[in-house]
Amino acid sequence: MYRVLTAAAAAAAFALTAVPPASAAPSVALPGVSAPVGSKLLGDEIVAPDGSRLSVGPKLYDDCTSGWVCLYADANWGGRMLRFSDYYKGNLKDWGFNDQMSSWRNNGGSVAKWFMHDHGTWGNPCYTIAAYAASSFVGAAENDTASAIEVSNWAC
Ligand SMILES: [Ca+2]
Repeated sequence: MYRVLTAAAAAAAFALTAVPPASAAPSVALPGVSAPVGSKLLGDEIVAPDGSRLSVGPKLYDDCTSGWVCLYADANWGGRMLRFSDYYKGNLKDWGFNDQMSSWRNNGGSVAKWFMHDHGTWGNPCYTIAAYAASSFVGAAENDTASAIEVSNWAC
């Protein structure tokens, strides 16, 4: 019994020294990628503690599965995809996604909205993301201007 406990303790000590705790790293250690504190790499996505997630590589329209509000870096639902579910209100720069969104898809029942060049005032131009709707391109004047998003079931 004593030997088993000793081996387990040794394994735990090794794990702690080999993998730093999440609180020690403010962002995920991937080149050019920012993420909220405590985010972890899960498959091909970076997942924040609140469940929102950013893909590492490009995604497609169908990758925005039921229940998610998805923002895409490229038009026609391409490029990296940042997705949220349930209630969320935050700045896209927390994800390194400021001024990147070109298209979006809402595959859930909650209305969302995004804000142009807005980093926390929630007073700049607002655009509604209707439930179960999609936009292949936000428009020339709006392209790469989204700075914040709120998923709260309230339109602009
Ligand atoms: Ca873009």
